[in-house]
Amino acid sequence: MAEYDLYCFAQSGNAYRAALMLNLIGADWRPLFVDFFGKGVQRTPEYRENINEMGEVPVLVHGAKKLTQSGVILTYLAERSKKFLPRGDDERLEALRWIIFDNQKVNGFLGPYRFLRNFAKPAGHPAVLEFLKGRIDNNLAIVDKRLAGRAYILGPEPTIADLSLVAYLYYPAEEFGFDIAAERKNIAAWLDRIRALPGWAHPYDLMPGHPLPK
Ligand SMILES: N[C@@H](CCC(=O)N[C@@H](CS)C(=O)NCC(=O)O)C(=O)O
Repeated sequence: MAEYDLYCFAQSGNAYRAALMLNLIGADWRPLFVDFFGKGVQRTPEYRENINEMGEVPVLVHGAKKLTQSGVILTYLAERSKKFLPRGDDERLEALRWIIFDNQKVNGFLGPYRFLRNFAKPAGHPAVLEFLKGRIDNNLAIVDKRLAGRAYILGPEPTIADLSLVAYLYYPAEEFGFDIAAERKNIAAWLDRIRALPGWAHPYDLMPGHPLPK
């Protein structure tokens, strides 16, 4: 038995936020594989009844507590561990602001784009991909600008805002068809800084299910 169980799968950047946080704080945790692509477990009535009524991954189980939404999970783990915790009321709200922006507009577009391009059968319609790509470019530019002259999103120290925003950003460029860091030097340097934190691991090494069966 581990202290924390995390329902997740390797291709999920949404789950990666929680898995990375658990690893970086040195938590005793284990991944519980959700067969998202094969059996579509997240869509079953059992999953919605017993695990997450929203039909989503990730889900964190800690004793009698079951938490969903990566932003909630990050907040819970930061408050318990006192690591990656925004300091004071202003920083707490600032972190929340970036986590919501990320969930809706950065990784909130990047995740579906990668899914439609890479995993969906049939693949997404070109017009949909083009719309999403436009939003992604705009929003990654906002993050890149924010990181100009800052080591991390809130300032000199990494917080849960950073761990939310990296969700899909370490997956291979081939999966997107463009290189996220190549033309955004502030994002590239920030990703390197996070990669250097003790306990960092790539999503494909941290969560089960990669590679997908043919
Ligand atoms: N805002 C949520 C997003 C979770 C999410 O969309 N997870 C995907 C897997 S990467 C999922 O379970 N999708 C199922 C669905 O939307 O039906 C979070 O950050 O936890």
